[in-house]
Amino acid sequence: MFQPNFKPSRNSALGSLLLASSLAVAACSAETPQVTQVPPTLTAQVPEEGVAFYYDGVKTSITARDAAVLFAACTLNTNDAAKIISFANTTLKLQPPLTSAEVTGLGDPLKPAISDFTGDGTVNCSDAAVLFAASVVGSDANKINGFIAGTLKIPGINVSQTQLDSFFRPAPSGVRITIPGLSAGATVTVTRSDGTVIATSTSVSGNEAIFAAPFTIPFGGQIRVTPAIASPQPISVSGFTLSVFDNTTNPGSTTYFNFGPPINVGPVTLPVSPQITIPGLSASATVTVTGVGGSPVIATSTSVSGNEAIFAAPFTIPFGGQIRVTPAIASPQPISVSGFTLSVFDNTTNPGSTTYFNFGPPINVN
Ligand SMILES: [Ca+2]
Repeated sequence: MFQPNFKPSRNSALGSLLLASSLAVAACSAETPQVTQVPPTLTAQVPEEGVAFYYDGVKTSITARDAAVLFAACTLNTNDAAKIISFANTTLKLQPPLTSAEVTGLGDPLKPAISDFTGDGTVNCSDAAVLFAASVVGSDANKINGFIAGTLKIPGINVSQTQLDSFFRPAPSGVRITIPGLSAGATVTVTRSDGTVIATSTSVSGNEAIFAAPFTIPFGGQIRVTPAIASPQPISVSGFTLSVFDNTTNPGSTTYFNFGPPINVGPVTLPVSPQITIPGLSASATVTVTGVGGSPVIATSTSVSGNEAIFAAPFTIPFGGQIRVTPAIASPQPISVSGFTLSVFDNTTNPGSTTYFNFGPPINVN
C-alpha cells in the first residue's frame, strides 16, 4: 500500500518524515475522504516555517506548503496538480502561490503514509488536517483544534496535547544533556580524549541536547557544542558538574571536558501528568476532585488541554468523591476515569458547576 515514490531532491525532509514513520500508517487513498465540506472561503495564511516531528528520537520536519498539498489532495480526493494548486492558492491562500513543481515533486500526494495524529486508530483526512494545522500554528493542541474548527471549518476533530506530544516532543526514550545557552540549531558531539565521536545529538529542545541512545563520557572526554555558546556556564551531567569549558580548543565551538570518572548518560523518562478526559471541557475550566460532600479537596487541575484536565500529581477518588467542573458543562456525558465509568452527574449539586460522583470503589488517577 505504501509507495515511497518521493523525489528526495525535492524535499528530503518530507520523504524522511514519511519513510521514518514507524507508527500505524495507511495510504490516504485507501480511506474514504471524510473532509469534503471545506468551504471555498477559508482564511488560512500559510507561512513557510513548517513544523518539526520526532520519530524514534530523530527530528524531521515538514513545511506548511507540503502539508497543504497533502491536505488538499486528501480533501479533494485527487492527485490532479491543477486542482490541488487551485485549492491551495485560492482556498488556503498560500503565499507565494503553490507551483506545479511543488506538487509533482512530492510524487503522488494521495499516496503518502500519514500517521494517525488524532489517535483514533484510523488514518484519513482528519489526520491530514491536523498535520496541516500543526504546520501552520505549531504543536499546541488548543491552537490546532481552534485552527481546524475555526479556520478550516472541519467539525469533530479534537486532539489532546498528550496525543500531539507523542509526535511533537522528542522521544522520551532518548537521553539528554542540559546546556544553558544552547541554540535551537546547535549540534552537540560527545567524543573521547582522542576526538573519536561517541554520540551526536539528534535534536535540541530548549536547553536540552537530545541523543538517540545512552552513552558514557570517559575520563578526558569532551562535549562539544557547535556553534559556540556566548557565555558558557558549567553544566551538570548525570549529577556531575563539568565546570571546565572554553571556546578556543575547538574554534567556533564550546567544549566541556570531563576530568573526572566516566559519566553514564542514561535515559530520561518524561513525567506523565495525571489526566481526566471530560467531553465538553472548556479551555478555562477548573476541575476539582473532592471527598464526600465536597471536602476535602483532593486535587485541583493545573491546566486544560482539549478535553483533558491535567493534574500535577497522582491521586485517588474515594467512594462518594466528586469531580467538580467549573464552569458547568452544557450537556454533560458520562466520563471514563482510569477505566471506570462515572455515569452519574448533575449541574445542581454545585450550582455553576458540573459534578460527577464516584459511587464505585476508589479510583486511582495517575
Ligand atoms: Ca486518525
